[in-house]
Amino acid sequence: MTRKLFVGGNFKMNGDLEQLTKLVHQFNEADVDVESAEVVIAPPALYILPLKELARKGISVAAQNAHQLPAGAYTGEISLQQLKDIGLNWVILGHSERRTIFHESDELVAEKTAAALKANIQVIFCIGETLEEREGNKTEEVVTRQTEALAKVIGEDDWKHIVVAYEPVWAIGTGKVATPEVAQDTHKMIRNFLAKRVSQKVANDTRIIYGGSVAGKNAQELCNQPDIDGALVGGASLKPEFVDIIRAAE
Ligand code: G2H
Repeated sequence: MTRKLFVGGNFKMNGDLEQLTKLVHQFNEADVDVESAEVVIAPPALYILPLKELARKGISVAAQNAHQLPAGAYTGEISLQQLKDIGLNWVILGHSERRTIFHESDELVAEKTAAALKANIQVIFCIGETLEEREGNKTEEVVTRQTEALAKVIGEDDWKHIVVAYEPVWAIGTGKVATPEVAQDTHKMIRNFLAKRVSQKVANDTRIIYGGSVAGKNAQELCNQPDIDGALVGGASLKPEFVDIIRAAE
């Protein structure tokens, strides 16, 4: 099976209604082939609904996080069931900012991911090592540990609803993008792990996308690598440049 390319735009906690509306209008008008690359944008939670109404067919909207429980006394949280209620089909989970700033453990991210699948929401499942871990030759240990936590709690069939986003923490928002070779090596390592731990089919079919300072100028080379199936884009997704990244992935 050929894997359909995937480009995600993670707006993080940026933008206001006017700016983001203008941006989505620009994406809508751009001449990109949404048949050859799946495009998903993730605005801050309170802009999900208006932007979902605005985004044209072929551009899906994701949440940037969700709580693992369906309802309850969790002030400030949003459940997966609530996301589904407004028609959302995607959520980003385990972003390194959630793991580090909000102390989300491998187990919690895995639990949230399993809960999302149960709620019929597909997941952009983020993993990646810090600079210290890379320099200590721990990249493989870290990405396999993060992926293993998920493999423990979901079945083989569930992987078709997961896109793995490999985001080395040292490349996030720093302008220090991983070279295509470094990114490819790690993507291959993750795919080999899926083959060994889950199945060859899951390894062949699961999309593994790269995130961390992706821009118009480096997207093509990254996406040309055999094990890189697209990109999760932060800063550059807030600019018309995002359209160039989608075109590079096509
Ligand atoms: C990594 C990425 C988006 P940026 O966090 O998930 O952000 O492209 O700004 O490094």
